[in-house]
Amino acid sequence: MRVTGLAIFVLAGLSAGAGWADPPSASVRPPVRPGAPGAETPGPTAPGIVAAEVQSVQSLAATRLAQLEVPSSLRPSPRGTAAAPAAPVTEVEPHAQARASDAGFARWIEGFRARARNAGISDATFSQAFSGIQLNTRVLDRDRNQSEFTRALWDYLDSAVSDTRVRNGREALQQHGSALDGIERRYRVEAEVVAAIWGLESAYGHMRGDTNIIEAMATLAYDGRRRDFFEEQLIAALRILQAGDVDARHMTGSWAGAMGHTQFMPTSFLSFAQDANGDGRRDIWSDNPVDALASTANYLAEHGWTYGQPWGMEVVLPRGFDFSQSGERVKRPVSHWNAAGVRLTNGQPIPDHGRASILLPAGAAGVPLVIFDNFHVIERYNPADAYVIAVGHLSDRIAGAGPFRAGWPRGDRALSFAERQELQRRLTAAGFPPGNVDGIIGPNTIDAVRRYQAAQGLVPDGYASLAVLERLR
Ligand SMILES: [Ca+2]
Ligand SMILES: [Ca+2]
Repeated sequence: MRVTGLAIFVLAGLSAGAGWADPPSASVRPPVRPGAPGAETPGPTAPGIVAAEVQSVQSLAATRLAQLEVPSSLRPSPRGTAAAPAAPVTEVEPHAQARASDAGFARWIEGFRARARNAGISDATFSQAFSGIQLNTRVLDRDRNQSEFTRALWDYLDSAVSDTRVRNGREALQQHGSALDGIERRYRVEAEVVAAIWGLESAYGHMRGDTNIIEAMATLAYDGRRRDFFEEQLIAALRILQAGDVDARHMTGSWAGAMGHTQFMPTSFLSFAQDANGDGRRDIWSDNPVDALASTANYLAEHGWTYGQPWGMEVVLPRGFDFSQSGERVKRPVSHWNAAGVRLTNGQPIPDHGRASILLPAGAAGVPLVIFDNFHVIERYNPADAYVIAVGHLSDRIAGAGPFRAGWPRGDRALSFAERQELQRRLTAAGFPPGNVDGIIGPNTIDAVRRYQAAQGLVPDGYASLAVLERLR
């Protein structure tokens, strides 16, 4: 979980066929995201975790980067709502530039010290936390070089819910079974769901990130593109140090501020972290994952998790299904969908877990899902539909379920950021305004696509595909 307040996630875009940002080059690390381990080097590849998984986590992280800014999410948003193009990196002689920045950074730290004091941070805490801290140029590089390329949902799911990650999840569940059982009983959140988040956020603890959080948050706050957000995270990080949960040297995470096994931003930590083993510290960083897992369960519980309710289920739509009724904004009692002929893949009616929506993350040619309220609880961790589907599906796979039955339109490619903006501009020009031209395929854009498709006599599945863009051209 991350921080309250963040968010962008790349994933979000996916939901409608947009994609995730690819890892900027094969570079080592995921961009910001909260979810990902932000270390510069992939964490130790522990026995049992295959390199492929590590790699995929990195991609994942990268993926998450950017698409929506959802205020209530935990994660920080890497790029800011506007997904502004990265600032051009000035071509200045590197050493001279670094020296000038360092002087400015030192002055900024002194100014920030007064603001921290006003927020209740003692001089002792501050001095200890900032001892040895320097402007971290790798953090700035990551922040400025987030890719505009996107991955298709199915490519993302291939790595997020790979056989390796499923297998490692089952092993993790066995190894930490009694702790996870205790967490499930106490917080009323299924162990498989907690394990799935752990698997996506840090490859079950193998990629927690090794960037000094004070240094990363101070660097990003000083940089100024999202100063208020990162100053808030920095103050929260100082509060954590002052409370004694961890010392500055061990408070590490991703370059974007996500910490520990399940990648909490500092503000999320303050609101939701738990001391599950009773040693007096909420330690989400150490090798023992129990505090982090309990913190994640607590986060979901506090955001309204309903025990026993699925996140979603794959369904089969009847011939003649009214696609204008799809999308997460249309919530109906399960009885409505059953009466309309929607069925589970085994032919049974949908079980009654409350009001539900029919979600078509890749349009009529992809996997159709019925989603329940818990889907939206996972969105509080990361608002991207793709992330939510990955967590939900991974949890089902860990629990023993098989892969999705329906396929994906694998011949399609994801739209780039520029193409998503073009799609939004062209929808507006055609009389179907999607709201902001922000490159984020959210519910407004999906609705606009749906209305355009209906007017054109196409299947109104809301899928923001290249075919729709080409037709608009
Ligand atoms: Ca503890
Ligand atoms: Ca959504």
